[in-house]
Amino acid sequence: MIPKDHPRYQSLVTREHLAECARAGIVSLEGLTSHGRGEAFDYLLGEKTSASALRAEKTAAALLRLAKHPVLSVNGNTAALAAHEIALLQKASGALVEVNLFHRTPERVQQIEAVLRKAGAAVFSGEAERLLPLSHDRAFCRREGMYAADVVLVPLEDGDRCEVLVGMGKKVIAVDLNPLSRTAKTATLTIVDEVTRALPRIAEACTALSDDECRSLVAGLDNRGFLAEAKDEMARRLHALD
Ligand code: PTJ
Repeated sequence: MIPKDHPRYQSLVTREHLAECARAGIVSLEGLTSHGRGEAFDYLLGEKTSASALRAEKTAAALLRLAKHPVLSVNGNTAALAAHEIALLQKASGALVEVNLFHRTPERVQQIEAVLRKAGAAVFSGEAERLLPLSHDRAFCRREGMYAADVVLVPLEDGDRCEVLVGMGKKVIAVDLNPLSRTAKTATLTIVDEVTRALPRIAEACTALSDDECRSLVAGLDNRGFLAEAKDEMARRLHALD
């Protein structure tokens, strides 16, 4: 039994929780491999928020604050890890919360919506239609929800949806510990940080920033710069570790 004050205790508890959520059907089996990939990148970041990620988080708050119709997209991993943090961010930003899944079944959608509601989120639910130009089930969303959104937060996902949302003229905020992923590279803004660290910081900035600060952060948004800083941070730590 690993002691509670051991540095790796929390990550073992999180792993156990995700495995339990996978057994219950909330997290897909693929979601477990996703988590492992995230853990490896987080190790390279020293499992802490970098100065660059903090700036990206403030910029994400600015995008959400200036949005007319922001949506927080939630998949199985995000619900299992950060349902409470999603509810907090919804309160701070006024965004809609909508479930969007790759491995979509009506049962999983209901289960994930229930997890979010239990954590205090108001879930935008109801009939989803195949509205996004994608050949898989991430195409399903609601006409008045994600389809109409001008800013969409997309945590823990790699694939073609981000590209499609950007192609539709939306601003996409990704939360992804892998700065090399397709989503990280195609998003309007990528936060290279662990989701449970990132979301509360975005929520905090949503209430703290002035309108002028929001406009200035968005005007200076440079996603390539954020990704380069994340890669530099990982490379620097990799060289320093033995
Ligand atoms: O719940 P579903 O059915 O929608 O399935 C979700 C999957 C697993 C298909 C979806 O999340 C996915 O496509 O996963 P990927 O391709 O592995 O991409 C997820 C990205 O998130 C990877 O680059 C991981 O490094 C990163 N990641 C994993 N855990 C975290 C994370 N980033 C931030 N915080 C984490 N805790």
